[in-house]
Amino acid sequence: MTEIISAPAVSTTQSGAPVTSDAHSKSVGADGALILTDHYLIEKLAQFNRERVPERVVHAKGGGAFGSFKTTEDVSKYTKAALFQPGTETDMLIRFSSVAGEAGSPDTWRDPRGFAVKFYTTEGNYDLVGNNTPVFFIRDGIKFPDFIHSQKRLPGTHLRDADMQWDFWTLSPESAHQVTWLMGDRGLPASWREMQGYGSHTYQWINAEGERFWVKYHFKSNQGVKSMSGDEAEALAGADGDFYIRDLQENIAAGNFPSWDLHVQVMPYEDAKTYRFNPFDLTKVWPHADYPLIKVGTMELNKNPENYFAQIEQATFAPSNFVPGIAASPDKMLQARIFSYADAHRYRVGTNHAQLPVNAPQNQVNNYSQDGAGRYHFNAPTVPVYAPNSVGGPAAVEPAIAGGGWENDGALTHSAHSLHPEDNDFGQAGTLYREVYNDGEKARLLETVTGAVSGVKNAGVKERAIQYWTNVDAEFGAKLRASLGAGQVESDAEAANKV
Ligand code: HDE
Repeated sequence: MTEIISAPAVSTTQSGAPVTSDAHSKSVGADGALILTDHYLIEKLAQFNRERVPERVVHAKGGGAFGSFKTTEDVSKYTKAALFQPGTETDMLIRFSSVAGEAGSPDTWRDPRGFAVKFYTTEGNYDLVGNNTPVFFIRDGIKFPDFIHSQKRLPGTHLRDADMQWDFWTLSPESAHQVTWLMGDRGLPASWREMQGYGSHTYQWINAEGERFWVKYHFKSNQGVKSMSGDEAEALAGADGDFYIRDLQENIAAGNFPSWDLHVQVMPYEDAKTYRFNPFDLTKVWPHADYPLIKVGTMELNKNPENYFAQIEQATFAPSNFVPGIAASPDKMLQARIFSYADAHRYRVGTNHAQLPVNAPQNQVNNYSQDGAGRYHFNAPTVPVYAPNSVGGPAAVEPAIAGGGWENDGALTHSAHSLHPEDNDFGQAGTLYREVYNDGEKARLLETVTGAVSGVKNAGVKERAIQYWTNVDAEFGAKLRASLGAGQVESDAEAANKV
């Protein structure tokens, strides 16, 4: 409830000068012409026109909160990162989001959910920008714009289109694992509080001795993992498009602080060279039997943003924000993201987005970057504007022990990763369906996929979709064909002749 204030502050212009009225423009006589010197009227209308910044091209709809992460275990043998040393507590920000919907779209449309974490560590900000699923639709970033185009709106009708969606997915079989997650219960979490979070990619950890390890991050919800039914999601999409934002805000306001235990899977550096499938392939998970979960600590969300636009809309998360002890991996998707996010932030929020309070690190920034729109912090005039210099400007310090990196060789090429014995596109999707989903989840998956594929008009694409699911699991494919009432197997050519 907004508090009634007896003696409000005096209204001012953006420059702090008191204003005469917030209700009447200045005119010649009460009913006369408005005049140009009514600069406050002009300021208010001009400022209003500029209130929106471009929404995120993906993950536009979201919400978030502040909290803290505490490292409760000792994982120092794997990483020297300050935030992951035993007992360290680090302030953090999280932003949850959906992927394909615009900023005004309903929270509960079926979608993966963004799980973007910014740790304000003593060594600079560490951003872990993941999702609520451990894999992704593609394994090479060059396909990302095409993938997103196929999930969003047709240029002519401005409508989303099942034919486009399934045409892309069935021609990109590497998508099968993530689509099996998406069309399953995880595609409709009961709330952001009741879902897992994943770093998804394989990252590298480096310990104080310079030893390297490959890791995957898992945030296990202490609220459990719950989903909502398709009917519930549809009803909420109409009745309360901001259901997830509201749920998070109200629970934190009520002191019901959600938390997640962070675990990592750790693969010894050398194992990656002989592992049975490409461990850097973002469409694959590492079986826990091979690399069990190791607990690191606990993240608790305990503070709602005071201003959504300033702290959530303008929050900028970047996979390029590493800290010592944590580095990239040969995962091509991660490498493409290392360029893309900071580029998106410079475009969407501005050159100096990292100087905004929500994005600024807690430690001192020392470098030679200067000026640019919205510049707020700046070096003292005694600091030189160039390096190298002999007058005491900031100087990079080569770490005593080289951190990160890996060996790479081979001619430059445009090709998929080198195929390992178990590299395939449908294996882990089939395992997820057969060994992880229970009977209820299997039944709901069939209902959801039937609903989605029945929207496909092109017979060739529909047939390819049935084949796609048959490759995931033959029994499921047969059930899908039956539930669609689709005819016998047709080639693309036969079916295409019908359109
Ligand atoms: Fe993103 N992604 N992404 N993405 N992504 C963005 O950054 C991109 C991918 C994810 O709450 C954008 O600020 C590329 C995987 C989240 O602010 C953009 C590729 C994963 C968020 C972008 C991917 C994600 C984004 C849009 C393929 C999970 C929201 C605006 C290489 C591991 C973060 C922006 C927030 C946002 C690029 C694929 C998760 C366009 C090029 C894989 C959670 O830069």
